[in-house]
Amino acid sequence: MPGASRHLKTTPMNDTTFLCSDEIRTLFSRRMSEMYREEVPLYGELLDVVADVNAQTMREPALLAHLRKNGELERIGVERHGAIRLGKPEELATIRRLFKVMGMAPVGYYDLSVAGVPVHSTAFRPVSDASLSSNPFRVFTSLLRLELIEDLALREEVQQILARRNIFTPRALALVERAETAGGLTAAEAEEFVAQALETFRWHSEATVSKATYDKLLAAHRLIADVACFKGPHINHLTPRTLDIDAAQIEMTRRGMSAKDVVEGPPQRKVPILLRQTSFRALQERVAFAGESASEAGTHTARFGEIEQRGVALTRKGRALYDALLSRVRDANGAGNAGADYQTRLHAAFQDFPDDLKAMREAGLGFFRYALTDKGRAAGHDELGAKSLEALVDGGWLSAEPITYEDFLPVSAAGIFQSNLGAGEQKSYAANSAQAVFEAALGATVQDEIALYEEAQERSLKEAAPFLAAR
Ligand code: OOG
Ligand code: NI
Repeated sequence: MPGASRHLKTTPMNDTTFLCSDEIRTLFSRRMSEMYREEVPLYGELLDVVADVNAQTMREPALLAHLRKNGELERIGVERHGAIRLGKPEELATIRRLFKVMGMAPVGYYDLSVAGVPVHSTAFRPVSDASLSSNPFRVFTSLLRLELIEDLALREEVQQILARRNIFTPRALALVERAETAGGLTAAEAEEFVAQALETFRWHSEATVSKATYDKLLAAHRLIADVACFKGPHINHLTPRTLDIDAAQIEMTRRGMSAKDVVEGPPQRKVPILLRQTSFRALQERVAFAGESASEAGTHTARFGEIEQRGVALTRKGRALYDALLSRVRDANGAGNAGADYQTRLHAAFQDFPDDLKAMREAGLGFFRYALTDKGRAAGHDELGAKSLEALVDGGWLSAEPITYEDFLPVSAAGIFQSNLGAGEQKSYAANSAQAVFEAALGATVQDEIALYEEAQERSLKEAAPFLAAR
């Protein structure tokens, strides 16, 4: 493989050559994609649509230049996120160690109980600029909140069912330990690790419980049945990134796929912000229940397709404005995102969010990566030192590229959960964010996603224009 040596790191201590964690992540995401394609053929079709639309969209020279400059051109074709739902705190702690081997760390805390889904979540993803641009593979990871199940007997039963399972293969656990103690994995170990890790995310068509138990949990909450009745946390979707979600949606309809009617997130704009997503109804999959004959096999719906478009990462101020505008639309007459006029109302409310990069930058709504231009490099520090950041950008000495949002949105995530849990699944739980409880289970704190964008912006400024920081 040409250039492969770039990805190997050597530890002088024992002269072992380890595969870089970015490479392990890329291998894992490729294998996961191959597995999901086999399990869910619709996913393969989605990839085709997205590839077509992206090729078309990249004909736009400005977009192409931005992607190239931002180091996103190479990653776009392989960019995916997946989602899993865990049942026990120990599972979350171990999954953190497993993802760490692939250079993924927990970022962000999402409380979905507000939306009637008894889970809280984080996203495991790479954090450094270099790792993101090499492969930004992320996994939205949720943990079931048993304490939100009011029926104590049921809670106890779910706990017992979950206590009996072990979602990791012994070899996967041994290789995680090996990576931790040795400081990495060799190429051969990494291959084996990826194959073993995949076992955790694979679809298992045999339930661990009887049909009667499954039905009981399903009635309590469809999500509880999905988490508790199976051998492991099957990957429930794998989402490619499209550069134009509206075009992709049209193309899907043309091909006869049925997307859900609402695109979650901000409205269509000239400058895309945060994240827009749309998903496809879950498949009905055959399940064999414990102790029952094949003729009594039932079905389970959990896995679906999704596509997303990513835009500019917003500052705390920008995010507050986004949240306020979104709830203005959703809370109006308690309409939520229902109604044929939702997109129109959304669009109207977002008139209050500037739709142009310069205005967003000057109002402090978005994050940008700054770099000296040729003109900037040619100029002396004396010439530049006296100018403001705005003047430097306006005069063409500094370029400002918007930073891409790498995370998720709780309201959108809740919408995705709900549309795939089946009709009528609307329970309500008192809003109770429990980040400390989540972090105790995780065995680590989650990183604040907005702080990461702040740091990326600061780093770029320090490098491009150190004289600005000195003032
Ligand atoms: C996760 C739903 C959240 C997203 O893209 O916001 C999500 C799930 O259904 O398990 O994947
Ligand atoms: Ni998703």
